[in-house]
Amino acid sequence: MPVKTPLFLAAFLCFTVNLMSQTFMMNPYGCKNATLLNGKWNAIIDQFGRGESMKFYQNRKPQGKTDFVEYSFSGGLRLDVPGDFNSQVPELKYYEGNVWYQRYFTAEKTKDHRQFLYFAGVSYEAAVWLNGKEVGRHEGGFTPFQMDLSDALVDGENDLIVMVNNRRRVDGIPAMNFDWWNYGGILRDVFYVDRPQVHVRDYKVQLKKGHRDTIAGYVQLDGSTSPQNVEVSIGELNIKQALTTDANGHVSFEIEAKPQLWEPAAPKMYHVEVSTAEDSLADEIAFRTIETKGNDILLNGKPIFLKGVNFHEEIPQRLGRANSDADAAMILSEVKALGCNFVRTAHYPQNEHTVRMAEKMGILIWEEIPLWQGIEFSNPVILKKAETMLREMIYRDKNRAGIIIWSIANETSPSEYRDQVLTDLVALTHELDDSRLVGAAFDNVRYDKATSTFHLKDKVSEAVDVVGVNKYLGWYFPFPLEPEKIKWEVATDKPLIMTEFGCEALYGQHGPADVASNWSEEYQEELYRKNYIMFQNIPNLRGTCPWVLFDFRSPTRYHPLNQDGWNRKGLVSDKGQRKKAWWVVRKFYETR
Ligand code: GCB
Repeated sequence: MPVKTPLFLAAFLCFTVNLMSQTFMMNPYGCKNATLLNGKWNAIIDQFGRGESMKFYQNRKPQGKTDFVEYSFSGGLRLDVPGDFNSQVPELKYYEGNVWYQRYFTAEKTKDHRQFLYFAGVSYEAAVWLNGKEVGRHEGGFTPFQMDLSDALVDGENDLIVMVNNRRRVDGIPAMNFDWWNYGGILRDVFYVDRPQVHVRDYKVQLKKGHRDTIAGYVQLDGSTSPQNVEVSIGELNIKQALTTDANGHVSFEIEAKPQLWEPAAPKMYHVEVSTAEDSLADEIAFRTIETKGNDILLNGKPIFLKGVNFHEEIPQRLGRANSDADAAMILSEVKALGCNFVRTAHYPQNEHTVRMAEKMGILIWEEIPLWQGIEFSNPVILKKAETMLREMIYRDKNRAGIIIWSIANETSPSEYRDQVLTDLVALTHELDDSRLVGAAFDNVRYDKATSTFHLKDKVSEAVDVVGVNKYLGWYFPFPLEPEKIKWEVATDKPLIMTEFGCEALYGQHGPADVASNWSEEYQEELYRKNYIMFQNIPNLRGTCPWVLFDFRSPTRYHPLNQDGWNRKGLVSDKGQRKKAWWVVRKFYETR
């Protein structure tokens, strides 16, 4: 029998997880002294995991006549950073294991400055050495981390080595099974950052909860031991707010202001600078309010229907992870073309390029940690890992007004352990950021034949602000009745978003609209029509997110003709062709 206390005691007693604390800098993209270390890196594939015992991190060269070394970073494989390794070398397509990356960079060890490495995302585990010294480790493929280099950096040429491991783990998040290609590697940008001893580590500049005329937040400095002067300026609003931190480098503020509110039709952004005498970070920030009232989601006080779509962080045409501004533009222009004002960045925090661009384009965002089916909730380590991922996600994106919902999980089965972990995560999310909504996606709505009604019994659904429902009617579950006769009484006291629905269809494949096994565009088109009819009977429906925008790669899709390693639920094919169902969705959104 699961019991509560030991779970949490054990969580505190767990020493095996190597997770870093929240001391990384926000927003390297807005920092003047951040140098991208992107480009070609040397690499060694270490399938049997010998590299650490052979001390690859020393990058040793033979000394004298009798010495030799049985590895070398130079003269071998070269990999693009950012980039997943699975798509860069054919032999690495299905690879799970260690890959070692190495490159040199030149640095100046400026007096009274501190130096860091900032990794925007490495999947799944990373260990980092500089000049042979270990500078840190991190677990979790979709959130940033930073390493302090102060003790290891030298003036001149520095030797940087990263060991990446993408092997699935039973105690991982995600764990052993998931329906997407979980590319491994240094997936996102890498920065070398040089900052003054006392510098801006963190800031929040958003509207005060429930207020449209008060900008509130805080500034947190790093390295300060005495009060410091700080300025928050927003030129366009004539704001130049002088502040003084406490001895720990922290100051909170509230500023009276009347910013133009951000909304999908007018995504107004303001240039914001947070500075000290020696340091500054710049950002583009928007202001809006988000709340629920009964069944409604209110954006700036007005009810909004979320016209959404899901997508993975993948460029199907390139068969790899999306990682650049250009990739974000490709995906998000297709989101816009569909008529959306909302996206669910499934199933993990996607790169900052995507989140920032969506916000600039006026797209609202549901952002989620990768707590997907099959998580080992009874293992106390899971709560710790999930908390860290949640903290890292919120830490990175708390200034993104486009993000309106933090999601804590997707399709997890109720149990005492799971209920406890998830309700803890809901509470932590509210504690970290009380200005947004907390959601989760549930796949356990049940049909009651006697009343023709769908219900949901789940403690976690009671704890969240917005309930997401994933229901594949017409695909994994046949429609139990004509769609217009099906009733829904799910989470009736709050907004419901249909976070997933859809079915597979191969672009260009045709057949009768009532035969699922033909994988035809017609079947998919009809399935969408039927779902939209049924949606009229969901009184608290406040948003829809078809699954999914593009066909995406998945190792668990085995049908040789219709799938061949692809999940074909895309409204758009892997080659960018729009399927018939695309037009049904587009029409539905035109009428909302
Ligand atoms: C789901 C999952 C999603 C899958 C999808 C499917 O419920 O949340 O990750 O890809 O179903 O296609 O089966």
